Amino acid sequence: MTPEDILDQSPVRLTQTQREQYFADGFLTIPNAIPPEWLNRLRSLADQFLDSSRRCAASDNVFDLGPNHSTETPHVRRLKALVDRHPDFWAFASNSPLTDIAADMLGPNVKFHSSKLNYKSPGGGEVVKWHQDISAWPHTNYSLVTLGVHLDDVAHDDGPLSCVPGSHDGELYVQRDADNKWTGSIADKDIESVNLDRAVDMNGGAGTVIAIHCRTVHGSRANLTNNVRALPLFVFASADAFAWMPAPSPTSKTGEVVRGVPATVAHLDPRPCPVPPNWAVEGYGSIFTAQK
Ligand SMILES: O=C(O)CCC(=O)C(=O)O
Repeated sequence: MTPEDILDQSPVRLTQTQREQYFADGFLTIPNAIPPEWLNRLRSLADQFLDSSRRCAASDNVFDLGPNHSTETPHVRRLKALVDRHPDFWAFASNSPLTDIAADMLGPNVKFHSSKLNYKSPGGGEVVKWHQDISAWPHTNYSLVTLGVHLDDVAHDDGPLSCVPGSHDGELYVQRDADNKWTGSIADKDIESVNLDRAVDMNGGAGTVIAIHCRTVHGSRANLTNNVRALPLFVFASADAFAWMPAPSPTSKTGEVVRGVPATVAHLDPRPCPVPPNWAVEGYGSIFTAQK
């Protein structure tokens, strides 16, 4: 669906002004979007999985582990494919205020794409370099959004995500190095043409939802605190957006319609899109391994 078609539909959770802001900037911070019951549940799951990673010695299809991971001090960078880790993650993705927000940004027919939980550890954590998500999971159009939930208050020192306003309407960069190897980040020569001075941190209290358009240039800061910043992220697509390459981290629910009905006609956006590696053949670790 086009932004105009989406804006023509009545919103469920967001105001029309918030939706217009999202389509103008390519991102939106939505305070107080998730009620305490959901927040407590998600926080408790995030803690449980972090604790259970103590039993894990090497990265696998559940955990992406950092170099300093140990039984005593778990260092998890990512819990993968959340909706396959616990039924409550799927309940949250498929039938919660989050799903309503996805529909307000994508139109009445919405598909689930993927999910993950990024833990940013104290002592710097993982600084995520500037990148555009859609280059890793291209679709026939650009009506996809990533929704993240702040489980705790997030300010500058907690390692928030940062987005460049308007960059979703700009170029899509090839995220590869001179040897054509996937880097998951925008090359230095390209980033010079992005106005990073305008980047906005997505700070907000616990219960804030952050929405990032799939073309928006974004990254995230170091964690300068002593707390782990846990951020669950869920990707949704308009039902008429179809993936044309295998998903990097497919789940058992990828492609499932969570609002409305399946599309019978694909929407094709003429703007070009870089081709990622074939993840089904090459395998996908995480953005952290790619950007290393
Ligand atoms: O967790 C973060 O700080 C950044 C996450 C991100 O940009 C991504 O996973 O694409």
